[in-house]
Amino acid sequence: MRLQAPAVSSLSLWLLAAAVTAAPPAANYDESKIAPYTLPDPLVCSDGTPVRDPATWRTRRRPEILALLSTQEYGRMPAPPPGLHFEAPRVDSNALGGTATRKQVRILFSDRPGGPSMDLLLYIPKDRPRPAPAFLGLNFYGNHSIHPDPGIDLNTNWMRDNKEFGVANNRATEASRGVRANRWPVERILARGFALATAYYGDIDPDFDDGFKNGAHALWPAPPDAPRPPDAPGAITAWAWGLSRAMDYLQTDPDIDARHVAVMGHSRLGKTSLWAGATDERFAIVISNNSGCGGAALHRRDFGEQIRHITRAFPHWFCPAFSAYVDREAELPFDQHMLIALVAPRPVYIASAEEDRWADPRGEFLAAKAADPVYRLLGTPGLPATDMPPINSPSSGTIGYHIRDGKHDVTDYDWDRYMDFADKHWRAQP
Ligand code: GTR
Repeated sequence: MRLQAPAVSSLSLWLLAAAVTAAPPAANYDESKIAPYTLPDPLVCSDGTPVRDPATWRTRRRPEILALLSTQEYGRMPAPPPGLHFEAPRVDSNALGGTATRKQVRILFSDRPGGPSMDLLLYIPKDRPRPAPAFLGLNFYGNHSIHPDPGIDLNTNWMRDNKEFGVANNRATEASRGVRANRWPVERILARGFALATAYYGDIDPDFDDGFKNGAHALWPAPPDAPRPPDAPGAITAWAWGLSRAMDYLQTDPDIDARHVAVMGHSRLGKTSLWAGATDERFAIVISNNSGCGGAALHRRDFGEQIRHITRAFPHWFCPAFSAYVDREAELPFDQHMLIALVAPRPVYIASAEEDRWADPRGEFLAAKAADPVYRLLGTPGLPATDMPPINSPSSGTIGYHIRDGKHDVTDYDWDRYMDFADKHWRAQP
């Protein structure tokens, strides 16, 4: 017994040490512990040249920032695939009790049979003239999850298991229909005269680290027997690329006003909508819902999720070069206000939630505010609020911002603000 005791205790010490190593590094939630930081100036070029006019922004600084984010954070954006094509839409012009047209379109990313593809679901309101302005967003659990409408095809691709949502053995089941309807108020959107287009993000790239082989990554093979290039596209780039392919389709659909498409996303898909809006200027409005680290939140504020957490939990979301900035945020040649600024002068909306501290709501507001000088240089009102607005009190200029009460989620309150924002900008400039 006496001999066994030390062995047991060293084993438990080892287990403890292993648990400590495997535990996620701590997150800071104390404002007073955030070290002072200086943000890179979006209006000063890398060589120190100040940006004093829209032309210098457009021809020098904007491309420079786009290149920084492509090579250091998300990975470069692949070109549209040569084999891109669309199957004929399957249409029900009497959907949702006769209030909407439902279309389902398969977007094929290559000519190769069985190659990667994405299924786009559209609802178009019937009681307004067409073409209709639209919201476009990726969903987490398949198109069938956004509404109980039995006419929506059940997604058959890999999906993260979720008992509550009826996803078993990585496949959706009939029990998955409408499980995420709370985040997609389809009737509310249609009633305000907008169309809605959505696709499952896992169609574009299944959200697990498989060494970048599946989904659209199959179209961008890495050189054999070589490490992935530092700017190889991560999953966020792949999902954003998929949104652009959805836009390619929307431009061909006579029922959609492709000049008025707002791209919207939540959480990792909010990071994605910002990157899509930065890389594809066809998106007329860009909306980030609770996007946090790698989305709207400033990296330099050590509050909530940091690069050390996100690159560890989700190594496949970013490009390989990004990991070099773990605990070295001050060395980033950019911060996320510059991602937001890439949307300028198009309207951009950043939304936070009070209880979503992991996403650093204040860091999201401060990034939106730090993008304001670019918006103003380009002749727009930018973000009117000088300080973080109170809960449920949106500030709306060409940059919009709100923090609502409640948790990390998409609510009717959020959607109502996005529709107000779209109405305001699109009514002013039909
Ligand atoms: C979390 C991640 C966040 C956010 C979120 C989500 O686990 O840390 O950055 O992306 O997932 O997408 O639901």
